[in-house]
Amino acid sequence: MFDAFTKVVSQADTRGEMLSAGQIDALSQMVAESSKRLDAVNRITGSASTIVANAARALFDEQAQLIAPGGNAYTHRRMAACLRDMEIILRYVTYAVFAGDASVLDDRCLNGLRETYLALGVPGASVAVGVGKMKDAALAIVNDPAGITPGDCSALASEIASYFDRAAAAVA
Ligand code: PEB
Repeated sequence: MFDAFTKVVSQADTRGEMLSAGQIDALSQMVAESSKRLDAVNRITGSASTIVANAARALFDEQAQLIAPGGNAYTHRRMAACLRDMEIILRYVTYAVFAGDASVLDDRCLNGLRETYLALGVPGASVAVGVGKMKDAALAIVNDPAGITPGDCSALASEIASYFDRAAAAVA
């Protein structure tokens, strides 16, 4: 598991090189802008259960077959498993945003998830739709200008979007 710093260290070590000026600049920029990152994580974390519940509700509105008899989210047990999966994925996305690196998401959540879903008969494409809905909700919360010092969060927002996209692509 890497963060933005240990990733750069590991890459430099693989080449047996000192850290480059460009790498140091990029990381010092990340430190300078770290309040944006921490605010984003804090906001997503604070709204996690709302993000999950709304995304699941919207998914089941669009794909009602999932909750009909025989559907993969039919019965309370499967519904609970589904909500839990979405919460797990969102949790690992917040870790990746915090760390500034996708490796925690890849290694501890997405690795083997497609195969797990195939074996269980869980429709991965539907999970990907649910993850996309969580992405939209999370970005709306991150970009909400209320109660926060205004600033340019576009780079951070696209980084956050990339972690959701990565999760969706891993199961679709
Ligand atoms: C992944 N999900 C399920 C299981 C596992 C995961 C390992 C089987 C064991 C269990 O039921 O608990 N666990 C989950 C995860 C990590 C992990 C992400 C990462 C660290 O450890 N069903 C739907 C929707 C979708 C869904 C499309 C969006 O119709 C999910 C939610 N996952 C779903 C369901 C089950 C499941 C299990 C319904 C239960 C399947 C079954 O038992 O029939």
